[in-house]
Amino acid sequence: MTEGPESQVSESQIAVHWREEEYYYPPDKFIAQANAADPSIYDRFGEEHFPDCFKEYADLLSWDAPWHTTLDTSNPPFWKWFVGGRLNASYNCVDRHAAASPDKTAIIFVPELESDARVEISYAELLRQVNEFAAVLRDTVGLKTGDRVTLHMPMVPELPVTMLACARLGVIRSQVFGGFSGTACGHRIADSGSHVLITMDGYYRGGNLSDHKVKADEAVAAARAEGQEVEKVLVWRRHAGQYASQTPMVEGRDVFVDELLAGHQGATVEPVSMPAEAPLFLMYTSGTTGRPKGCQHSTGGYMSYVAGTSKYYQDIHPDDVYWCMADIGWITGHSYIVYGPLALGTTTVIYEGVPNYPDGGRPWRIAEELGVNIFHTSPTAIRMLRKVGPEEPRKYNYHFKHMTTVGEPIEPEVWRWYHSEVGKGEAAIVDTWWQTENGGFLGSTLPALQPMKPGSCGPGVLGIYPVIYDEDGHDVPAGSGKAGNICIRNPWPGIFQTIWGQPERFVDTYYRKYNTDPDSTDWHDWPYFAGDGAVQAADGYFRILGRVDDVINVAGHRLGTKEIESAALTVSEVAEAAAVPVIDDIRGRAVEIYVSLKPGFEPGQEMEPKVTKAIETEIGKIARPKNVWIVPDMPKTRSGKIMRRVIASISNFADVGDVTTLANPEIVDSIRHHVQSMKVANDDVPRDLTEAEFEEIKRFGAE
Ligand code: 6R9
Repeated sequence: MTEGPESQVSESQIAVHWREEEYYYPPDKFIAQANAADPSIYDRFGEEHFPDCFKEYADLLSWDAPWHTTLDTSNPPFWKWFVGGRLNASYNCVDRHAAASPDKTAIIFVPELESDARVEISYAELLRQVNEFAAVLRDTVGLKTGDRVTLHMPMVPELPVTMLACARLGVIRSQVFGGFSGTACGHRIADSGSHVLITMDGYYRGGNLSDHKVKADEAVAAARAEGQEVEKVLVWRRHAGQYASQTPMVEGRDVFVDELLAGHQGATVEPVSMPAEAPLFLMYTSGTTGRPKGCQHSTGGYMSYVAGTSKYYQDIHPDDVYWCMADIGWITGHSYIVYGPLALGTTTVIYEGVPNYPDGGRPWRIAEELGVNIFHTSPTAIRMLRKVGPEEPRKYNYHFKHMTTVGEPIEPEVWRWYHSEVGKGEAAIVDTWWQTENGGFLGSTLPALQPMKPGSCGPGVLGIYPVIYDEDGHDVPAGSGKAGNICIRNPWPGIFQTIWGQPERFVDTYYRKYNTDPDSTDWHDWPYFAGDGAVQAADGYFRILGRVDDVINVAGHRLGTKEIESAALTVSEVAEAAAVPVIDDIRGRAVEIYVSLKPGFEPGQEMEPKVTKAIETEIGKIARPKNVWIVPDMPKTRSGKIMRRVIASISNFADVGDVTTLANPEIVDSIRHHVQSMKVANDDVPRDLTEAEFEEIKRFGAE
């Protein structure tokens, strides 16, 4: 087989072919009120002022004791921020605002059903709820500082109440995305060593009240299989006095939270003064190999970083009505629904359901009704809302001063719809690039000071010095037109502290690649490897090309190919499995999985649903493959490695490149014929790939 012309396109050619987009400038009205409108801010955060520049962020918080060392680099790359300082995250998000403006609305909860009334929770009321639940956790459940507890909860106000109650006690919580399966939750319970699971009986999604508590039983069983016993399951109820689940409450283990709260009415719990370096929470995310990693975030550094970036990049003022339509089960929701907005004492909106329920006008109705003026969402949601209701935003009278996009690259065309239709041309937009590991934004424009460029996140944010390295550690300069690995040269307060229980994996995954001297205690020798490909234009703006590891970004959610493949391998007939991305117009990428069966098993009708079910059980519906292809064998190298790039090319109708060196080149044509003819028959042919997408597919799974 000969190489197609496309397969010879290099990364640098792609970058050159990328059309430079025009700048868009923020409206004067926005600039006039912006928190960061004076260019002197660049000087304050200039590299010569590192690390002390971050005092400006830390000063947004109330500290019980001041820090003596801003950045301790003595044990690299385990950086310590604000050492000696003490504070409590719940005090900072609740008590101080409840004291200053008790009646101010902290949280507006919008239930998914439009017939259900919204719930407004003032700071004084939030303080009461957090105190009472903290009393339950401490006095009835027996949790103490340093214990881990797993939360598997939907988008309801009880979730921030639970998070803040844990923070009040210095209990480390791990929030598992509500859409993950019970089994996935159980793995995370076991990894974190939690003895307590906090969940809810059910919640609304797409108009239906789902049974969520059933997942708790699966989670407890999955954790037990790994030797971790869950002693207590605390169940919040979506509707007072009712029970949305089919599964019985287990005697001695399961308790309704409202029944526990009844014994703690009016209780107050003194916030525990925590060292800045104490872990605040764990957030699991997917990586190249093995099980998800529990990213451990600090109290002082993390809180400072989210407060500072919320102020300057989200432009949050106390009087704003801020709505981030992400899920609190992901880092975006953690940092920019709960901690950042509440630390700044603003009003944060929590919406329970899906954006298009019951129709594509829902978000804009919510915005109009609540007077939302800052809106934050993902490209997947924008693409979906644009598809289901391109004219919908015009029908509603709301005015966003500021909008965010996060989680995946956004196509310039989609960006422009967001700007002109959703933003009505009145809003400044920030495209924020960052990761679960980072606590807060890494790349973005400062909304009043730097113009927007569709498809590019912008330069490094204040106090972050990104660099692009090639594989050998040489700088790839701005404007060179070449792509490489984006790294951050310096530590910052929001960076995670370690992978829970796996410090070597932390060093190996994020720092080993570009560290020049393992004995050095100089941070300059420890660039952080983000795992994303990027290209930097002459103006210093970065365009993020996507993951360089085996992670598929589905609708902004990171799914490890290995996790999906291991789930497929739980089906007893399956011998081998390979997961690959396909370009998807709404979700950015979707997953397809190729499966070969053990000898003696014939591919029957039942295999595809079986594999899909296994993936849903092990991970959750978000990982559900678009297609399961049963193949007689996988294309392999002579050393037996599955060539994921070859099957990814087949799924995407891209040129498979040179396959002559494979151990079984003849299999490629047979798989291609089978898969592509089925896709044509099912009207499932992906659109033509852009060059960048083509390159991504061609690179996929490469060592
Ligand atoms: C916050 C969050 C991280 C990965 C990241 C990158 C992709 C995030 C992006 C973006 C292009 C942006 N990503 N923001 N790609 N433009 N503005 O999403 O965290 O779930 O850990 O995902 O998402 O590939 O490495 P997380």
